Amino acid sequence: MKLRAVELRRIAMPLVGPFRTSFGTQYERDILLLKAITDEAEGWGECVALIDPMYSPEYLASEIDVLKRFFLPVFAEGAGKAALEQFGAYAVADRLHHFKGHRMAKAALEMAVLDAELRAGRRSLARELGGVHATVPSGVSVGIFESIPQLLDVVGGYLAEGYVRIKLKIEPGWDVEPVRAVRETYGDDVLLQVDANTAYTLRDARHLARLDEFGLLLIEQPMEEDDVVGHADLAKVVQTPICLDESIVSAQTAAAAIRLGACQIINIKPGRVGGYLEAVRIHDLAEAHGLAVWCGGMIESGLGRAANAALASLPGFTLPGDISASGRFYKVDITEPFVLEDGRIRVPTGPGLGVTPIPEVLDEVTTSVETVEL
Ligand code: NPG
Repeated sequence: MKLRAVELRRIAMPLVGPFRTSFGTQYERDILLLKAITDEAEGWGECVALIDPMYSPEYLASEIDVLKRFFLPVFAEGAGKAALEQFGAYAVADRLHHFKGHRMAKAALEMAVLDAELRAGRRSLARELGGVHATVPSGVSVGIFESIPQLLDVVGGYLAEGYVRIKLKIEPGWDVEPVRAVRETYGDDVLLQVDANTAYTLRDARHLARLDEFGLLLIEQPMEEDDVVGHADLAKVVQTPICLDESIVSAQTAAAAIRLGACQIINIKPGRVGGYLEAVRIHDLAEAHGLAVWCGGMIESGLGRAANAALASLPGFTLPGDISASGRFYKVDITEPFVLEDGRIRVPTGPGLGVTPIPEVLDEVTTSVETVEL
């Protein structure tokens, strides 16, 4: 396959409601989409970087810059171009390995090339990655609210829609009481977990142990991403299983965290770890160590949502992921929307991602487009 050009398109999609986490409030999702234009087919990639470096050091403008300045030129000529022609998507991470970081940009480019390849070969992403389930259970991530009654209302709505697992965002001052309220209102059978997005330190260990009485599935990324050893120490104080998100940026960091006993569960986000192919490696590693994994979400459009559903259909994804219906975040999605069916999301079966942007909707949300010829 010959990669002829890559289109970089920015879109801005309003959220159905504000989404507050411990690092800020989002009202709109600004997304970079890549379209790989090859001699055989076109493929789509979605970059999950946020507009500001609050979740990770990456931010949208930095990803556009690094793609144009460093990554795309690798595949314009010489050994990089030849490797891509011979090995397709598998060449992307390998050829970009010497560039530090910017995994979300690497992941988006790999996803676009992989999608093009699979569309050309008429194979689905789920088959390519090793998926075995036609549908995946759908969890929903619930932001921080002004008051507990508001939170209970929203959670009740999601449960009525059929979501099979609730994840509450927490931060100091919004943790034990909201969790208690949800448990008392909706009962012990609700699969419930919390996500701190790095908002605590080891000094909060005793406080976090107060969550143990609520039978949570896990507590996600309580402390800073670099504090892997701290998470191992925390695991000795709290009984709730610890799940890492931000700390795990590669199979190598996953191996270290597992060895140290810093987590019992891993949230796999393909963008954070440099792509779907690395995500599969982390899945395999975790499975071999007997750790559960689940697929995280970054408020993706239908494109990223399709790819996440494909990944989550692998056998080691034994916990429900943050793969909610499109309508959880967007009134209108750029692809045909993902909908909940009995608390589950259908894994696309068509070639590649199995979904394609609807041209008129895509145009409406597009804020800029540029094409880099290779
Ligand atoms: O369902 O897509 C979703 C959102 C899940 O809460 C979610 N994601 O920290 O995991 C997270 C959080 C997030 C969203 C982080 C967007 C960064 C950006």
